[in-house]
Amino acid sequence: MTVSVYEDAELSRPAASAGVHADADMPEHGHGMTLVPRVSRISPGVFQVEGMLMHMPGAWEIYIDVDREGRTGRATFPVEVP
Ligand SMILES: [Cu+2]
Repeated sequence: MTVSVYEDAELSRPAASAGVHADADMPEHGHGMTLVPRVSRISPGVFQVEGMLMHMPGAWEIYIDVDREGRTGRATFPVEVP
């Protein structure tokens, strides 16, 4: 998957100094993925994430942690895997 991080709500200024970490869990089952995803920066504020293997059906949450200027913020995306 591709993750883009912006400085502003209008999505006009890519967050060039940001770093990204990606993960996913099944909160109802208390486990995560069996692989550690690899993140590579492909342009300022844009990241390619590989290895997001959600290995069983059900309710997952994808976590995108954004590191910037010594602070980390998390975006959580619920995903239902059929
Ligand atoms: Cu599970």
